[in-house]
Order: sequence, then structure tokens, then C-alpha cells
Amino acid sequence: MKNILIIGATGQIGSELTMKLRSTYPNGEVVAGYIPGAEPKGELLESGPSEIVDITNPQQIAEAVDKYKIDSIYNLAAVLSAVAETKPQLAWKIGVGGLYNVLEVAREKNCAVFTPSSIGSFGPGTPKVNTPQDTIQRPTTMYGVTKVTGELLSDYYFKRFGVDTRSVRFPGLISYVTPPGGGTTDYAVDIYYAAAKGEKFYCPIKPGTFMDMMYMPDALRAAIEIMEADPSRLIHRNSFNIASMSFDPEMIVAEIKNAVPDFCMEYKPDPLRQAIADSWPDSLDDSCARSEWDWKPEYDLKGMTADMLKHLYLKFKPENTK
Ligand code: AKB
Repeated sequence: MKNILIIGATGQIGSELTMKLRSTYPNGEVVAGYIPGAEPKGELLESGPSEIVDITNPQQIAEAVDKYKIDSIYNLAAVLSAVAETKPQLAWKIGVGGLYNVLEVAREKNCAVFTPSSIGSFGPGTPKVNTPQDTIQRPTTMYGVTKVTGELLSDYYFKRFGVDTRSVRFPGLISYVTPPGGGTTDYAVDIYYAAAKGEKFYCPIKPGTFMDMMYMPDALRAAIEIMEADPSRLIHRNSFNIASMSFDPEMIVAEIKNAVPDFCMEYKPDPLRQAIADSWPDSLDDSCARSEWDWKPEYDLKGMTADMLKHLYLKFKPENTK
């Protein structure tokens, strides 16, 4: 990879992945694609080029690819699971229509494409614990439907047209930089913000609801490593199970309380998010990613909690919030 276009560069993953790609490939162009209203700011704006690239506009994608001689596209535009249930048409338009636009440009202009899938690509009929790489994928959410369609479409473009498409199934991603919006796993980010601000947390997910989660530095590394992987070793492409930790609200609150003993949480389940979480696996088996491209996470719940709280305390120090 040399010249990279990130579509959705100002979102939860994009804002950090763009910076990481710029430091990983200092001699290439790493272009932050954004939509009006979500302009890049600060370091993201100043550290490299940015362009308006709306995933629903194939011409804008093609123009950015031509202008910067792009060879790889990171397609991060998505409507997350809870919002997708309230706006299913929009979720399809961005998740599937948008991906089709990206794949067509990639086919014509010979680009590699990374499009994340998710634990949301599984459904209630999937084995729940240690979910295998190749198994039943019959999601009951629109988000999941777009993710499975995306996996199939990406594999089709690889097999039919030779487009170098690759992907991982992201768990819930936890970060102190850019908050997520509209996901089912967002509670596992919000809980750290509440703890660092000294606030009580109302948990929208019931005790005993396990989901796979991952700290952002591991997720960013996975996105780059899969695109750098030796293609001759890849048996799978779209999309790899990756995993690092699985927990329920009781476990994360216990870990936070080790550092913040007076932290207080009350359950206030959100029926929409709970139903989505109940349809997803508890934990994924990521052995194919480990054997085909040497995937290995670095953070567990303990390590992530320490790092999250350290950074959030800095963010919310009175002198930094003025
Ligand atoms: C969501 O909760 O919608 C996302 C995901 C797991 O894909 N974080």
C-alpha cells in the first residue's frame, strides 16, 4: 500500500486509522475522505490531504482515486446496528450501495479494498460461544444483513474480477479518542467516560450479556496487518473473525471498580440494544486469522481498562476541559 483513501475518515475508526496509516506510510498519500458536516479537524486535518468523498457518489470516489493515484481504499462508512434498526433504508444505501460503488471504482482502477464486517454479521442461529470462522450467518438486524451482503459482495469481486478485497469482523471497539455513535456495544465506551468523569452509569445492557470487544490499538493493527498479509497464505478473505476479549457488564464494572472503587452503575436496559445483543455471539473463534496472517491481540480487559482510564483522566482534567 502506498496511496490510501479512507472513506469515513472522521468516524470512530477512521479518525484513528487515518493517523496510524499516515505514520505507517510516511512516503505515501493517505487521504481523509469525509462528508460535509463531518470535516476533519486539528491533527487529522493538518497531517495530510483530505477530500469530500461521499460513498453514495461513485464519481467523487473515482475522482479522489485518480487525483491521488490511490491503490488501496479503506471503506469505513457505516450506519451502526442500533441506528440501522431505526433507519434500515439508509443502512442499506450506505452499507451495500456504498460498498458497490467502492468495489466498482476498485475494479476499474485496480485498488485493494478493506471493508470491515462485524460480530453483527451473525444471528441467533449461530453457535454462540467460540463462534467458528465458517458457520451459519442469518442475522436478524439490518446492520447484520448489510454486513453479510458486504462479505459476499467483496468475495464475489475478488473471485470474479480479481479485486484484492480483505476484511475482518470487528467486535465492539473501545477507544478514548472519537466516541462511537449508534452501536449496541457503545455502552462499553460510555462506561469509561462516566467513570473518568465521576458520574453514575446507567447500563443499557443486562447483566450476563456477553459480547466480544476490542481495544482500538489492536483493531487498527488488525486493519493494517490484514491488508499487508501475504495473499498466498489467505484461505479466507471476507471476512476474518478476530477477537481479544469477551465480557458482560458485570465484568467491566468490576474491573473499573478496581481503579475507581466508588464508581456506581445501575441497569436500565434498552430493549432495542438488548434484543440486538441477544442475537449476537458471546465470543468468536479467531484461529483462522491467527494461522493465516498471524493475528494476535495485545490488550485484555485489565490492560485496556488501565489505558482507557489513564487517557480519559487526562482528557477530563479541569485544565484540559476549559
Ligand atoms: C455496533 O455495536 O453496532 C458495532 C459493531 C459490533 O459492529 N460496534
